Amino acid sequence: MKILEEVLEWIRRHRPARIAVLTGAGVSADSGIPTFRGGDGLWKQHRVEQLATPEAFSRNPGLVWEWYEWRRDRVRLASPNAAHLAIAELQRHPKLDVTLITQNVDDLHRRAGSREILELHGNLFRVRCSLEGHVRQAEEAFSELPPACPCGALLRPDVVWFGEPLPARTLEHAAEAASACDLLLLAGTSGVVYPAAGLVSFVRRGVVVEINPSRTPLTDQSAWWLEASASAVLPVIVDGIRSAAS
Ligand code: BJW
Repeated sequence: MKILEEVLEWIRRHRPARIAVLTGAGVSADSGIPTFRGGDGLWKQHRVEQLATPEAFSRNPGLVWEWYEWRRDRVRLASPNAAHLAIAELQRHPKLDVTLITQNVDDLHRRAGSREILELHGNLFRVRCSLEGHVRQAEEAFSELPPACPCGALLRPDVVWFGEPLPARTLEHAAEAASACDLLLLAGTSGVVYPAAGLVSFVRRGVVVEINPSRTPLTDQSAWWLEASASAVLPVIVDGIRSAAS
């Protein structure tokens, strides 16, 4: 692939040491996790915009929880793919400063070995009391839906729904990493959900390389677009970065 060769040549010449990686649902697609938008993005005829909102939860918490339990089940059965593993390997390189920013809530980056992860939209395996706000891990399936907190209020997934603010410090760190990086790898996101998509605008001197089988609104802000699956291309790019650094 000619563009991949160009990207690898740029890496050889410029030896990027500060790297930011921004991932979206497409990175988990090759682990069998459906993306939100596009062909497989519907669940029982509902679009994500109809389920991932505080209003949907108030209206029908049982339905929203059914969706989340279905997704939690799928993710438990899935394994990290070559893209998750390559990113984790990059983070372990002693000479590189790698910030992983993800919109994904599926925990597959952590299961692949990544330890420092800026989770912009929360995590499927945590729950929060909808009244008091306490957060706790919740790995196992609930026997009753919707689950309740001991205080009597409903538990909700500890994720960020439309209209809700992202965790402020996490978003700030992500913006700092984008602003300071030599290279931003943008993998598997449709680039339509803000403020995550806006992080690309923080890149100052770095270059943006997009990895996505489809064009997105962020393609024109990228120096290169690799029209490919993240699991096929990220391991090659990571090898290139590691060789250039050593
Ligand atoms: C592959 C592949 C392979 C396939 N390899 N690639 C500015 C402009 C317009 C609107 C707004 C704006 N600022 C804010 C808004 C409103 C709103 C928004 O963005 N709306 C737009 C959709 C119109 N944003 C918000 O409401 C955010 N909150 C906010 O702004 O708060 C402000 C506030 C401040 C102070 C007080 C109060 C409020 C919150 C957004 C939360 C998003 N939440 C979700 C659900 C999380 C929980 C859950 O998972 O259930 O996050 S929605 C969903 O979309 C999820 C994802 O993280 C997110 C992004 O999706 P992603 O990852 O891009 O997936 P897809 O499916 O869209 O794309 C997959 C891509 O992969 C595709 O491109 C494929 O081609 C590709 N692909 N196979 C590589 N093998």
